[in-house]
Amino acid sequence: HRSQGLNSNSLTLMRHCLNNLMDKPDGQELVSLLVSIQSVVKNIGAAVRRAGISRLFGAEGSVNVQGEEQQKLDIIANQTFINYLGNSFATCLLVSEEMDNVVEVENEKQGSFIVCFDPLDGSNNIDCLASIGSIFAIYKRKTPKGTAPSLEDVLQPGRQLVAAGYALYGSALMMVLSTGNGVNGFIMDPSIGEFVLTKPNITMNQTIRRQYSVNESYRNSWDPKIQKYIDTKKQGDEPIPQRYIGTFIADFHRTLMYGGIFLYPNNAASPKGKLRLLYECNPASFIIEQAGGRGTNGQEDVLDIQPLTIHDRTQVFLGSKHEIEDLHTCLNQ
Ligand code: P6P
Repeated sequence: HRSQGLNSNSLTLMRHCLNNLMDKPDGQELVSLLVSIQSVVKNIGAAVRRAGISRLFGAEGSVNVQGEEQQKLDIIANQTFINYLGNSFATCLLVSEEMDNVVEVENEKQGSFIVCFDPLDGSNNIDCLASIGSIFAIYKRKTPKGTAPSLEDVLQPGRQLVAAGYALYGSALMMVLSTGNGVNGFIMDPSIGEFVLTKPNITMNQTIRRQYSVNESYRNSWDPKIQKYIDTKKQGDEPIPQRYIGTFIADFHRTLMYGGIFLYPNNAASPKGKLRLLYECNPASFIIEQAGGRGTNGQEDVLDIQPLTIHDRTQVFLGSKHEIEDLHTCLNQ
């Protein structure tokens, strides 16, 4: 029996996780955490779909730790993450782009994992219906169970990540996930209310000179070597296409799917970079490395950066191996 082009044993996100994680230590707990995250995404997806109808648009008026005006959907998304993860019995500490401080899960509900997340990335694109998304990064606690979890559990380099992924609330509801064994894409099939595997084993198109993605309005305050690198994209009679949505995870996803490079260099407005290490650059770097690409801050791999605070920012370049090599050649001249 085939409905909606899918047969009755479609590989759902849940079955994919069970097949791949049950033989790992804490596999059962990680599956349970990923199922909770799936529920969070379904809820936020529903709220985003309703936004236009229920007029959830418009600024909430309050301001988050980044100094950005919070939209109502931001608040709903953050609360949904906190509520589901805090009651999953799989987490002990939570870091949210929307929260100044680390959230400690109540004692009797603590589990083995830490989740750093951006509940609704690209919120300034809500009112124009451009794609927005949620991003998450999962660490295993370092401190022993039964003791109080600490900042040491949160400020781990991205190299220690157990899993990372994101949701895109765009023309379809999509989840992309890696648990350290490749990257897989799942699309929500509304007829069964499940995320179904549609893009197994995503790997980056390694051809260089595909698209580049950067906000060129900051060009004048970039490092001259980066100005020069971007200028090479415009030379000759076949300039390289430039694409920029302004939602990090949507620009990242397009780069992952089509190849090329995404750049957010230091600039006068953000001298130490704008994008956040724990819940934007690390999960994206983990995923792109799993897909055969690379994530760097220009000097070192993003995953090797030792975080100092939970809202650290960094300059970031994410692309195919060859594109990043091309960039490094320019930066080392
Ligand atoms: P700019 C959205 O507000 C965000 O945090 C990222 O999602 C996005 O990549 C970036 O800011 C866009 O910043 O300076 O290009 O507007």
